[in-house]
Amino acid sequence: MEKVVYDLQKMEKKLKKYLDRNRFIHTQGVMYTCASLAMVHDIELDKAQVTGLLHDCAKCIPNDKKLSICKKNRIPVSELEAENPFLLHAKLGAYLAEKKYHVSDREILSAITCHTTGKPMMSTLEKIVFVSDYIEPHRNKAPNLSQIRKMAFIDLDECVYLILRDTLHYLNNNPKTIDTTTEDAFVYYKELHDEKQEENN
Ligand code: DGI
Ligand code: FE
Ligand code: FE
Repeated sequence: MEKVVYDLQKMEKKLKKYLDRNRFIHTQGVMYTCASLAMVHDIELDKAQVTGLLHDCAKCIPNDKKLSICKKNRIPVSELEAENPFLLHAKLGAYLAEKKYHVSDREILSAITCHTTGKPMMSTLEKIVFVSDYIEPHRNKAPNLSQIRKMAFIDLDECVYLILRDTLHYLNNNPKTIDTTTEDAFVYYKELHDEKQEENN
């Protein structure tokens, strides 16, 4: 396949118009964290950066508009997503990345789609974006961040496990809002974690 050349500066300039200041700063943090992780885990830097840059491109669309854009374009909305429309920013982000930012790379689009919930058996790019979103330098509220940040550069699967574990712990305050994909992802990465524990014993 011919190599696609991305104009990151142009994309960034356009994106800036659609995000509030804090979201834009977070996005830049995710983009550079994706680049750093791509260096360690052997992924093309520009692909990782484009994914990081666009992952939250639909985040600042009001919730009712998220729902109406999905409806208009026949993007399926689950019952849980209808009740928690913020979850839609991930798949809507992939949709806009394709339609408005002209990204056709399926690996990039699927990494944007699963950046909030994760999923079982993620590709390296999917894991990099999922992890970068959680550890980028401006994030400071989650527990265990220094351990999780370090793990991102050592073992991505273990890092995904730690993030899902802490996320589900937090979401358990409101268990009805948990997406089955988040749970499925946790079960999968916990299994990998448990296998490693056994090997070490
Ligand atoms: O968009 P960001 O804030 O940068 O990050 P994100 O897209 O990862 O969203 C983070 C939030 O998503 C965080 O508060 C945990 C939450 N989340 C992850 N999985 C689920 C979820 N929220 C609900 N309701 N259900 C889930 O399955
Ligand atoms: Fe997000
Ligand atoms: Fe984000």
